[in-house]
Amino acid sequence: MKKKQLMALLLCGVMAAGVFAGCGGSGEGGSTSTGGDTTAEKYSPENDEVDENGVVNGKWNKEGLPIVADGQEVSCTVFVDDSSSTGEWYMVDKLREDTGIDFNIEYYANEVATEKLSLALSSGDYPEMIGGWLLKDTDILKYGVGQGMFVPLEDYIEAYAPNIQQILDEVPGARETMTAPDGHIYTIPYTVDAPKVDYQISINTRWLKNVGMEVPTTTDEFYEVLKAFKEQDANGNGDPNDEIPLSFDPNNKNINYMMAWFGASCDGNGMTMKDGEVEFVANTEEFKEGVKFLNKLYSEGLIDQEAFTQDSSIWESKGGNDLLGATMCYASSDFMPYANGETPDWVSLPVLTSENCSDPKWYQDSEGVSTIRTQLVITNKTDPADVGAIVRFWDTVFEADYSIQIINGPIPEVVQKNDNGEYTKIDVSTLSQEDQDRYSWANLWPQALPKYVPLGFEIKTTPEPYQEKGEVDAKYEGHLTGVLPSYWIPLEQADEMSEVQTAIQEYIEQTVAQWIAGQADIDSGWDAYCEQLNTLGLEEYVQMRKETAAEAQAAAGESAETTEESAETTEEAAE
Ligand SMILES: [Ca+2]
Repeated sequence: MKKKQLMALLLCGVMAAGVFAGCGGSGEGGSTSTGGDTTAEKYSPENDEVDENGVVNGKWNKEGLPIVADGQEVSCTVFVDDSSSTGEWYMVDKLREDTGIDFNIEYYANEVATEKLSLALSSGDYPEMIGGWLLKDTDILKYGVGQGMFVPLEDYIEAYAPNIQQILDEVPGARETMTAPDGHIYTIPYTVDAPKVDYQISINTRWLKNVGMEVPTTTDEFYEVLKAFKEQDANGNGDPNDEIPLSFDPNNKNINYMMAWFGASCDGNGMTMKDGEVEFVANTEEFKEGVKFLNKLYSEGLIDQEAFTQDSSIWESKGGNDLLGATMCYASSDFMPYANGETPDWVSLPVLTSENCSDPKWYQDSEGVSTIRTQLVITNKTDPADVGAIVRFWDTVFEADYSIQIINGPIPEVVQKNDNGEYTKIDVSTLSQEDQDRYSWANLWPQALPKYVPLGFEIKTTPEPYQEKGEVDAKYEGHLTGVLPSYWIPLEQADEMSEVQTAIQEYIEQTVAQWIAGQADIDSGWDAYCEQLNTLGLEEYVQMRKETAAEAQAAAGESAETTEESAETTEEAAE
């Protein structure tokens, strides 16, 4: 379940970034952008003094472990939301020991933490670090860019944190995502591998075999397959009437993704990339055709009649009872109770073509990696002489061996490092109950704090949880929309636009569900729907998304140029 939990957290973070984005630097005058610059003077690695032994400020080592120099002390506290019931994290203890930094964690459940943090920030009584799912883009802008309460980290990262620097330099989109509108980086990145295709329709190949059909490639073929699933005893249990041809993961129905087959795949807000541009497509003829197709499937009993009402346990019990022929999902192991070593007989449905669309593009969730920018700040409560040491602590967290242990469990107790450089994770159910608890996901590391899954890194796990997920990205290559660019909503628009965004999303979701389930007629309701979207503020919203996307792209270009320039300057200086 680990991967799935990571993904859930990740989605939560991405949504938060989208909804609450803000920007202090876009107003006139720039009075809001002085805070960060003042702090930048006080907090700079240029102020650090390194002696002949590589000890910085007489306290900590510039390289290697431990970080804290002999006889010295560096302590810090991070305020974080976490659901740990014990407050004990195996890898936190290990990092404390290995780095020598007295790293303390003040943790609360999310709702409590959110309230406490807001009090702490307004009263000025906050710790050296704030982490987890608590900060929003608007906080980075208000307290970082605006008030200088957060320390700009990019120079410290360059000076002391090669692993983090590598993420910024090499992970696609990372530097652009992390850089605030004033050009500073205020947070430690949280970067994880993510599939390009988060959700797709998966189809039951055993059922296909039973009805003598192939994996469909067009909407017409898909319709025929679903009909065969319904009309025949596709699961072979003797009852020809218990098959559910098509269903959806109740928490991730992603109906709008399926509009790909008609040329209008989009996210819940109707937004997508089309021919390289940010576009709203949930009011197009293509989108309408897609809804009509799904309505046809529903009206003929080919879509799960509980599709819009069921919860996860019902969906999973349908999978467990072999009642599902195809479904929207992350992977079939989410609803199929596979035994150890069992190979799924599910594959992803290709991106279907239709009469309306010969070159369909599925909504693309990521470039294969996601970076979250609101996960950890170092505040101006930190002794300037210690900031580099704390940045080094985070860089240690991102070392491959530590990352692997933080996510999977300790070496050698849970993960074996093999001679050929591969890592193998043991079947943890073979451990004692005490060790299973000690090395469980929640007791390794506060999961809300940054961690890093080294790119391209694979760990062999038994049993392998998402076996058939690997084929999806490859199959969909060339049939994806491209990823919507990250953006900062201008601060002065943040409240209004996050409301508009929510309203549009809810309205589309409700209306489309009614149309598909036949509770309302799409042809007679279409014009009113388009009009209501405009009333909700669609035009301003789309304009904001297009402008911020253009700004982000321009900023990305600038930051790439700056990096090149500074590289040239360094080269010249070297000569
Ligand atoms: Ca049957």
